[in-house]
Amino acid sequence: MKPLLTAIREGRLYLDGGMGSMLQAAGLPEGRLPDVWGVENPQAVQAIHRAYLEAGCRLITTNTFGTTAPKVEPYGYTVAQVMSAAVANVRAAMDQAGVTDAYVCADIGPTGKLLRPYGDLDFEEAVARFAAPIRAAEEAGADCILIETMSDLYEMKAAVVAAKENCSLPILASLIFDGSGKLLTGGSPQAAVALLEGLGVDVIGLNCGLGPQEMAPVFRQLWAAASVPLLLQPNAGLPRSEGGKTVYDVTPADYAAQMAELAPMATLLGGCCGTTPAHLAALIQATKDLPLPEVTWKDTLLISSYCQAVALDGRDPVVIGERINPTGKKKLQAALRAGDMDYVLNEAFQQEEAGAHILDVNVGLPGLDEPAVLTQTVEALQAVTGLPLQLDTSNPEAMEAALRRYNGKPLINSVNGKEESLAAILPLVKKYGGGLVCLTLDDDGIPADAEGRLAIAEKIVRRAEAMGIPRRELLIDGLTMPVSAGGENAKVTLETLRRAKAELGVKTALGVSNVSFGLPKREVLNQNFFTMALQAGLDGAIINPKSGAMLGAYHAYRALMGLDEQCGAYMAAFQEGGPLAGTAAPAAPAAPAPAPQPAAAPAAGEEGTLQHSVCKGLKEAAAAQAKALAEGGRDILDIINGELVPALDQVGQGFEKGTLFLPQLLMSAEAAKGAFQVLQGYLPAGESQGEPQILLATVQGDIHDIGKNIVKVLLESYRFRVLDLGKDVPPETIVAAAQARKIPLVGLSALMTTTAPAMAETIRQLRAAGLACKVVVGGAVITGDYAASIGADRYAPDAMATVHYAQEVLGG
Ligand code: B1M
Repeated sequence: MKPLLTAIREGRLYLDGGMGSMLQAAGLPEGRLPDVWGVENPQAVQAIHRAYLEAGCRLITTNTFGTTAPKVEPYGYTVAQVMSAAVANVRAAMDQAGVTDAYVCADIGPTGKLLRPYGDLDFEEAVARFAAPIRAAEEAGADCILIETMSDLYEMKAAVVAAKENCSLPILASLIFDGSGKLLTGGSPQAAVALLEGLGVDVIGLNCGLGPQEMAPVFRQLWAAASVPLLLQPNAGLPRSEGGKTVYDVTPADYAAQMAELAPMATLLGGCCGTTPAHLAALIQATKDLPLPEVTWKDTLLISSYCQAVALDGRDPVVIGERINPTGKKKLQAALRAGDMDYVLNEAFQQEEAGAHILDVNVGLPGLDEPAVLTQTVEALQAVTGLPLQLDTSNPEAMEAALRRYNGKPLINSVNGKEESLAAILPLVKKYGGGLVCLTLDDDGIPADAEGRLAIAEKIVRRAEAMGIPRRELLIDGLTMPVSAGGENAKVTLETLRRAKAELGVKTALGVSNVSFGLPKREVLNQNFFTMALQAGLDGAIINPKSGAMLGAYHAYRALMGLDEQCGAYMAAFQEGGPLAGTAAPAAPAAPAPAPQPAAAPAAGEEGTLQHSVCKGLKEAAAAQAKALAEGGRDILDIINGELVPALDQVGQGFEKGTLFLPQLLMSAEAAKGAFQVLQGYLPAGESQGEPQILLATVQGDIHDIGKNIVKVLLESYRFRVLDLGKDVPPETIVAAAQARKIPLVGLSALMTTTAPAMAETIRQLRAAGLACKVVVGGAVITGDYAASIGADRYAPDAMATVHYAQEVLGG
């Protein structure tokens, strides 16, 4: 049989379809992990595989979607036992069907947890969880690893890294996007392609969540960006609930017709939830004679963060912000030494607002533990900005530590022509992916002429390609030397740039401002040299984006070269509120200098305020600002209602509009919680003696508890005794506690339209149990009318209203 990758190159292949619903139909007991059923009831699982083989599928997925230690060990099995039984089941089905040319895909599904900083699963722990089933799959004789249904690129990276480190099988990586074309954690299709091609996976794809028609727009975006074959496994339409069961409406014939439209882009076709052997048979019939997709190589270098990609296409330059670099910056040096991340994060925000596309991160300072500090800084930056980063260190250990943890595909700054550097850095690029800045220097130093620098560039390109790192991933840096040290310096750099592009077909990068070192009015030289470098073909401009002169030159270049449609970006930069507003005004007669004004206190929402810090997810700053406001004598409730709530509302609106994603929501929630913890210390202490009077809970299915916690603290500060059952609390638990503790007042919180019915159900059960308690409800989606309609005694729009009602009911 052909190796799988050869088969993928030569023809269209068919994966199988839905498994879960078929297992249920075959008698999988409710609540039992499907994976262990493969050990306990192999015939049933084999029958499903056989049905797909008979339909014509030749890539059969093992029944191991949830096979990780925390999920299978409680059933008394090891990961290896479940995986080897699953692989054996596919092989047995092949024997039964008399099929010899099928491949076994070891299925790896998500852990069900979010990774830090958004959740509590550490990246290395995730890698370890995936490593065990992957090792077992290769040992059991699987033909490839199929990582599927991943809704977060960071978890996908952990799984791919685990696969690369623990087996030598081909890797197929498939993601689940939502209808808005984004992953749960905000990732775009281009960001997915950047990360996955950087990591070197063999096939990229989409599965689950949507039907073929809804998936089509995302799939087209993948096709436009990817240089590897694509896989497509949609559901049989969008799921719908009918009589308590999930059903899918797309029939086999419709499924086949809809998939045929996408088949010109998909080398591997199959199905996911709701699809059956009948769907697959129809699909195969409808598409088997269609021409194979022609996968084209894309020369664009994609760099990415967890959510977005930045494209270096060799034509349109991008700005790499250089400000997070301690060289010559005393404040940043002090901040790094003190571990003051907020200073670094603010530097990032300012550059982002000024218009940087990528941020350089350099933390090299004598005496600092660079691997630890670089990693920590990268993680902190990625928690609050969606801009991709350029990891800038000459310490390979620090580079590897940061690259491993980086959530996306970064720029790597840098490798050079020295053997030592090539040997240390190229393997890291191969393993983790990244656009690589290549410095044209070697053991003999920096060649004086362009010829010498090009020779080094060529050597690096050859060495990278020999390791399987494509040329498109390389940016040649012709090295900027000060013109004050040699009249030819700028010319040599520009010639190196021009020739590297023309002769080697690579992209280029340059730290621009070194050119003016030692001379007055540096910005004049920098700006002009920058324009000349752009003209010579500079792709990645490492500059200070906060400099109006530099950013002005950048926008002017793009407008003048026809890269800025209708000069939109140019105009936006200079208009009111744009990063360059007020700069580069035409020369006017000098006006008398205005008298210095005392610095105005920042308005709400501006940088430096509690609202701003919560919006940006700056935990430490938010806590410090909350303390300052409380110490300054502002009323604590006023701080909560006037700062925390509006900030979270703003973030919520961004989330709803799709401009912010779950990670930012989480970081803002953490910052708000931290600030609230501080504020709590300024409220009178609670009463701990005696039976609880008020039971509080966020209803079932809802994990929002910031508001409920505020209500709790305020009630306690008014000396009410509160029993807090937490969040996501089932009605039965609330009723049982209210009954057992004879609670006179129950307070329920719900923040989502989808969980408001759980509030209604809780009240229904409280009443049905004959409890005499009063019920107060609140939360963003609850209104007075809704509260009345579900039988609540009172709607409380905020925490203080809850206190007033408690006083009415309980006295005090
Ligand atoms: Co999410 N979330 N969230 N979220 N989140 C909302 C609620 C949302 C409106 C955002 C949006 O789209 N605009 C939206 C719900 C849409 C809807 O149903 N209409 C939403 C969504 C969709 C989601 C997820 C599904 C996102 C996803 O995963 N794709 C997910 C849900 C998970 C789940 O619950 N199953 C999710 C997750 C999260 C985070 C974990 C990231 C985080 C919560 C962290 C935490 O609470 N520990 C979060 C956050 C922070 C929000 C927003 C931005 C802020 C909520 C908040 O804390 N507000 C929110 C948007 C918004 O509300 N503007 C949003 C501040 C808080 C002080 O106000 O809770 O209203 P609030 O409490 C007030 C009053 O309402 C009242 O007093 C409080 C103080 O004045 N009150 C009571 C509250 N409870 C009371 C009970 C009472 C009396 C008064 O009696 C006892």
